[in-house]
Amino acid sequence: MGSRPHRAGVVLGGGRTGRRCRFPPPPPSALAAASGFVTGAAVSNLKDVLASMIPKEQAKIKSFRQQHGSTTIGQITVDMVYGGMRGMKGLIYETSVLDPDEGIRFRGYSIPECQKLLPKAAGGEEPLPEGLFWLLVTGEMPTQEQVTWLSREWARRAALPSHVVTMLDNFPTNLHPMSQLSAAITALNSESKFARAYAEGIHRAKYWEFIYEDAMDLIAKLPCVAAKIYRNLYREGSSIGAIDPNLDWSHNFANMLGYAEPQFIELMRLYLTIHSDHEGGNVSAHTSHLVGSALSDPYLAFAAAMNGLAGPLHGLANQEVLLWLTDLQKELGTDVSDEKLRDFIWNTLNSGRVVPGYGHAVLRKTDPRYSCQREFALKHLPQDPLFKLVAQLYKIVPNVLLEQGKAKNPWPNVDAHSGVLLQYYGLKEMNYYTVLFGVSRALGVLAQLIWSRALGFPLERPKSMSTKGLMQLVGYKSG
Ligand code: CMX
Repeated sequence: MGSRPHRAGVVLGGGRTGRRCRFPPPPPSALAAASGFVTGAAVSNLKDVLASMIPKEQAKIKSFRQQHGSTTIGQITVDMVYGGMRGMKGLIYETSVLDPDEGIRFRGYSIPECQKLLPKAAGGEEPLPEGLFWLLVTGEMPTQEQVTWLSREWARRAALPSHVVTMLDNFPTNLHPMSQLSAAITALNSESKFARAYAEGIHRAKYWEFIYEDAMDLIAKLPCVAAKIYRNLYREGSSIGAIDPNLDWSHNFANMLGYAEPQFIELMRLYLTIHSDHEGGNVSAHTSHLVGSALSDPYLAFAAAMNGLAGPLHGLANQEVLLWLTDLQKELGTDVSDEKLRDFIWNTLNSGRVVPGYGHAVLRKTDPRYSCQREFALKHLPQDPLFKLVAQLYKIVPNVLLEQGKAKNPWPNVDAHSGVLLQYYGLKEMNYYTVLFGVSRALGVLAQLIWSRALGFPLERPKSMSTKGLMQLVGYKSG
């Protein structure tokens, strides 16, 4: 693996039966931008920026560990070991931190701050995910030029190898979109520059450079893979068309999906920004961190993350929410009293199921990712019946969960709202929703993967114990 020569015959998936669309060469302006010298003062080539940052970060951590390597930072209880390691401080993740009350901060910036400060598309109001990626990687708010450089760089790297297109075209229609996504990402590892360099014996100090290249390639290709899955499953295998190097990543993605409405494109920019990262302990981030620590290349690490995201307690919850809302409407109609809603929620709980889109392992307040989607809905679709239902549930579900007294957090998370917005713009195929989450999640976990290799993090290998061993350790006496 990894020693095969780079394939020249890349294609940007055409229709299932139709003509394949060759990736057009970028125009000279895009090539100039890709050289990294489009700006006067600020450097636009992300790799150059990273190369200057990494030695300083390495030195900082070395000095910190020399002083505090043996300092204790917490206690591990028996409940934590049985309880999914909640609250256990066990890994370093640089790109974002999740506060239980305040929610996510990307390199110190809250979602409203990111919405205000990150560069926008011309005429747009929502942040560009390119800017968020730059922020996650460098810790610095990017300039408009740096973001434009990233858009063009990702457009330049977007082409898919023909074997991945063929594989996607041959999947049966009953294979879940997330399984298709994960399999396609795994198969993309034929393109891994890291795997090839490792096989050739690259020095470990250079790992990050190849992880960076793979991360950039993978992020660039993901919208093409995701759009191909969408069109094969729901648009009779029609062509995703060609990438336009003058458009941003989200705009190209929306075009490839077949959604041209400016408001939907804005929604995509917001969606792909806010789903990107949620510190390191969530299942998808932690999985990519773990698999990457074995020096599996970014394609393999990210595919593993997507298998975790496909779980209903994690990313698949956005699909589950829409299924649940659809069942609710089928049973109760559209104009429902609060009392009937309460009964429906209680029926869900009493049948041993969770209320999807509510609760969180870390958060203890309404997820700000929920709040900003609510703001978007209030602005663009205040009269939408499904939005009104979601808003009504926001007033009722927390009280029911509190009454039940089990969930530590009765408030909605990101997944309670995302599907409603997508439905409004016509993207009604709920089985597909987690794929969109997955495309966004690449930004966070791959930004961290670059840093994990740059900082030389070792193989992750926590200690496990048997119940018998743990009982002996704490001096348990039965009876
Ligand atoms: N509905 C019903 N019960 C819930 C609940 C919900 N929304 N959230 C938590 N609970 C229950 C748990 O199942 C658990 O029950 P048991 O003690 O019987 O096992 C109890 O409350 C305590 O759980 P917790 O400590 O509050 O929550 P966890 O950290 O264990 O789990 C999560 C967190 C997200 C898995 C859980 O809240 C849940 O299942 N929510 C619904 C699914 C969902 O929306 N997931 C998406 C999360 C965001 C994302 O990753 O995308």
